[in-house]
Amino acid sequence: MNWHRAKPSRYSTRMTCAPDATILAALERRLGPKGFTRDAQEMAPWLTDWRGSVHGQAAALLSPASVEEVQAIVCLAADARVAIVPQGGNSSMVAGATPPVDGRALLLSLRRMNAIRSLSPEDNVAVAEAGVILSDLHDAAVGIGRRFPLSLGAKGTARIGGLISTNAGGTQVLRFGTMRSLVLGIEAVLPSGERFDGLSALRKDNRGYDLRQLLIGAEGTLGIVTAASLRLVPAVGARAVAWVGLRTPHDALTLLRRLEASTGEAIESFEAMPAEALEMVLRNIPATRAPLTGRHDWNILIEATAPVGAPDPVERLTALLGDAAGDGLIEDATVAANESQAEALWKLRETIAEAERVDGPAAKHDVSVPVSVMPDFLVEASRAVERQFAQSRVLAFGHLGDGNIHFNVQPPVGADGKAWLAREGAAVNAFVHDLVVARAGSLSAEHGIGQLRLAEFARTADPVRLGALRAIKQALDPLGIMNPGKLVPANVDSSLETADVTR
Ligand code: 2HG
Ligand code: ZN
Repeated sequence: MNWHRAKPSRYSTRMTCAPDATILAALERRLGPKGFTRDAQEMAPWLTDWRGSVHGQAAALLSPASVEEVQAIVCLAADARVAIVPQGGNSSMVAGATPPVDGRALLLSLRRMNAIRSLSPEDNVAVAEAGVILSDLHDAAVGIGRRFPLSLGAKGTARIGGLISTNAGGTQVLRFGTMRSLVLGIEAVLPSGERFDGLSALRKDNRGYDLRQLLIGAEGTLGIVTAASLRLVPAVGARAVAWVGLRTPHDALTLLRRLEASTGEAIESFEAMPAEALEMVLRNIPATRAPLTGRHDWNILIEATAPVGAPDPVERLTALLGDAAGDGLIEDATVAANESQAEALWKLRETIAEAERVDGPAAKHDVSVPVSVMPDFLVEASRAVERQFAQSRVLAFGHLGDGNIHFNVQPPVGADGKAWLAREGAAVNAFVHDLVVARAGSLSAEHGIGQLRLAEFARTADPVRLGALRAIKQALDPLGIMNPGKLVPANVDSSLETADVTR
């Protein structure tokens, strides 16, 4: 049965209502002054996305301190058909946590729910609330001799709930996978206001449909994640961090496979940056300096780790890179001699997004293709884009080892970036995504769909996938109150109703 055609979803962003004075008063009473505000100044930082390109409005900013308070909010909102936009650290790259422009939604910040409820070295599990900041979880795990192995540039602001809701990736996916592979259980408030108590520490649980996996990557469209039990792994004994200069992404991939063959599971990160990305960081981020003397078309940051008690990986990585240089596979390399040098190398990689934000508007993409296809894709797609869009500049960097590159396209030098993006942005997006789809890739590898990928997702997605997505949304959120206008395309124009995209 073609149920995706036969039964079109009733879900529409127009279904929701503005909260009236009675509901707002009830919320204010329930949440108190710390949990409720309509003050324009207090709300302002949370109404715009991290890049400052999408602006929304909200009827109120709610900051509940407990699951019960989240349930009370959802019950009131469901009764009155008022939309809720959950928000964590507000570091979404696709405006997934920015409310619609109509000002009818309630913005629900999880930041006050920031307790680490428990840490168990026996189970290798941490139970953390949605508002816990990623770097705080890192520190807590280290405190019990363990490690939470997901990391990314925004670790000082990104929060667990958002990382789960976007199925975040980051720089350690090569070995440990995305958030999806690290979440053992979830506690969430469903759109009905009911609490789903799924904070399991079980490694195996085969009771059919997995609500946990549905909520991961759902971008708050199926409910609000309030806490999660998260997998911990043994602490790192020692790490080796290297910076490599080489000629092509093909050589980079050959190097990765060689290192893996000789070191087993030790290689955790393999991040690629063209010379232009490094130069942009050196130009825009204070206290950074070039790690190698010459200019290299491609730069790779490699991290290898060893468990406690195992031989230090520095010697091994240095020897392997020496062999690669001897074979002409790489041009130059340096291995950090201590932790502060290692941190300095990581800073060059982790601040690329910030450096690009300083430079201004760009047509950004977060694409994946099979790892083996990525080197050719980088060469062919860069050439095709720069030919099609006169003087545009491709800045493609990221997680080469995962087949996930941020294929960003910058405006011509000296151009008015905002005007260029308004004029060319949609065409550039479609052009890049078509190249990705032609290679069986994805237009969202790790950032999600949010608002910024919604129209392209609707344009390129298989109707069977979209039909199933809408059916799930309809089943769990029949009133359409959970983060409307994100992830689930209601129709091809849905993004126009919800986003005020100015650059
Ligand atoms: C990264 O890998 C982030 O640095 C941001 O995912 C990517 O800014 C981007 O395009
Ligand atoms: Zn990334």
